[in-house]
Amino acid sequence: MIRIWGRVNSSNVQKVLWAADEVGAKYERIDAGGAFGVVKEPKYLAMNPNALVPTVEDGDLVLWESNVIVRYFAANYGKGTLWIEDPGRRALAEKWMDWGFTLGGPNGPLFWGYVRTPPDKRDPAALEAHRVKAIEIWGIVERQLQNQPYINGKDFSVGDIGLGVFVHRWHQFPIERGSLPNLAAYYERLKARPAYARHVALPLT
Ligand SMILES: N[C@@H](CCC(=O)N[C@@H](CS)C(=O)NCC(=O)O)C(=O)O
Repeated sequence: MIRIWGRVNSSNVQKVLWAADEVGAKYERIDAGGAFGVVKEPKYLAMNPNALVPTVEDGDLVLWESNVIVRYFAANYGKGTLWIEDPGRRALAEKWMDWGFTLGGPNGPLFWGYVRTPPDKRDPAALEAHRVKAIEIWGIVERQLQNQPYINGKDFSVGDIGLGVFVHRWHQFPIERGSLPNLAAYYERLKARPAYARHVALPLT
């Protein structure tokens, strides 16, 4: 049985839970991080010296770094679903997953600003700068989705898992999002996936 450590409102934990469900891997999840603490306990630090979530145990194997865990789930449990045999084609999908952290650049501060900061403590100028930067970066996704349903082509891939967590958050912020119709349609497509609906498309906390 796989054990996934991490609170469900963490984007990096959500990626791992989403990937596990996409490949049909069975797991138990243990709350850790944020208000749950746990991550600074010696037993946890022995698994993950970063004191961050997620951490995954699969038998004797202990992993951290969400994208590495998604890759591992794809490789070990995702034959016929997330795993792509051809190394070049696989790298193209993984490229988009890792690029998700570029999206995280402006989306992280927007999330903290609008979700975890009371209105009177927000920095409107900084939030506006992040909004403008985010729209610029989302433009790359918008163009990539011009003629294809998923970020790496016609098939759902780990690339979509890297981006999908930010797609949901972006559509919840109380901001002007500009005109990104391909992105909006992509969000609807992702929401139709049960694992995304279960782990990602949730109220922001
Ligand atoms: N690069 C790491 C980042 C992990 C990370 O920053 N996790 C955050 C939550 S998204 C965390 O553990 N924050 C502290 C906490 O929850 O206690 C990954 O992708 O797994």
